[in-house]
Amino acid sequence: MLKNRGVSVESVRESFWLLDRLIAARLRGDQAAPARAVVQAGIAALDAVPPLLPAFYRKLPPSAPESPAFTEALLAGNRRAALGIVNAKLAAGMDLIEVDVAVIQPALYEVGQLWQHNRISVAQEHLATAICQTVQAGALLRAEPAALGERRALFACVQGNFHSLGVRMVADAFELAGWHSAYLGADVPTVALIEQIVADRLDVVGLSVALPHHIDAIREVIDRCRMALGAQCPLIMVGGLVMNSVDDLWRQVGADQWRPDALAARREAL
Ligand code: B12
Repeated sequence: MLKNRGVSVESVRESFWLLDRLIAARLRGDQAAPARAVVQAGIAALDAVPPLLPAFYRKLPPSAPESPAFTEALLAGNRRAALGIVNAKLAAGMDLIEVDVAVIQPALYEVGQLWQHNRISVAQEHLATAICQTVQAGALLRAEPAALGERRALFACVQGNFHSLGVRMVADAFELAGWHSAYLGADVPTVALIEQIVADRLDVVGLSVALPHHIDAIREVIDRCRMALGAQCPLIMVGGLVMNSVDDLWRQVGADQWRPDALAARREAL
């Protein structure tokens, strides 16, 4: 990825070499040895960079045959074509959450791969995201939700996580299943999120994390909610890219439940 962005392998090698020197100078021998082994393995790996980088996901639900055409529409910035594909699927009897997971999600994962390989620009990736948000909102407004019941859920990206489309699909699934479903969006400040969870009388809290550095924030939210609410704490469900990549991470952050995608999460709502 760095190479594609004009950062040379030599520059990365030099950074690793400096890191190795720093570790050797600053850490005790028994602490330095395992750390240096990691850095040196990194230096050795630089000589064998694979032509294609691995994808950052392991669990992708089955895609609909229309997903590649939807990706094309996103990359061309053709919102009308993207809407047309989604509308056709809805008209053919697929429900919104199935379309979200089988058409929109694989297309966005492909956009991520293309961005990672520097085959599309940052602006194209933003345009693709914006089109998906419009499509999602439009389809939700036209969908027919089940009768509104008593159950309440709140969904949010923890502080620092800007990846909001996935958790929005989960929030929409609960909404359509007849829940009061609050979707707070991206990067919700920890203190504000905890206050809201404590104030609302909720049955389910859904928290989303995409990258490894969001883990501290999700752990903090869960710990503080449990402390504040004790036995009254709602069921805490988690998800997102990093949760899908590391086995058992959901348990380690103290959640009650992990679901890999919006369709799996919806089963809890029905
Ligand atoms: C769009 C996008 C962005 C947008 C997000 C805009 C928005 N409003 O959401 C922006 C431009 C902000 C962005 C920024 C960054 N991004 Co980005 N982004 C993406 C992209 C292309 C799509 C994300 C997406 O919407 N996916 C589709 C949704 C539907 O999938 P999902 O999130 O996995 O959600 C499903 C499940 O995970 C689950 N789920 C999700 N949340 C929850 C919650 C609960 C409770 C449950 C039950 C389930 C659940 O259900 C969802 C629906 O089925 C991904 C590629 C990818 N593979 O996802 C990269 C990606 C995630 N980003 C990446 C990176 C590196 C970044 C940046 C660091 C880039 C940078 N240098 O600035 C920043 C970090 C921002 C931050 N602090 O969070 C990398 C992460 C690599 C890694 N190490 O894991 C990816 C994978 C790109 C890649 N290389 O392929 N990004």
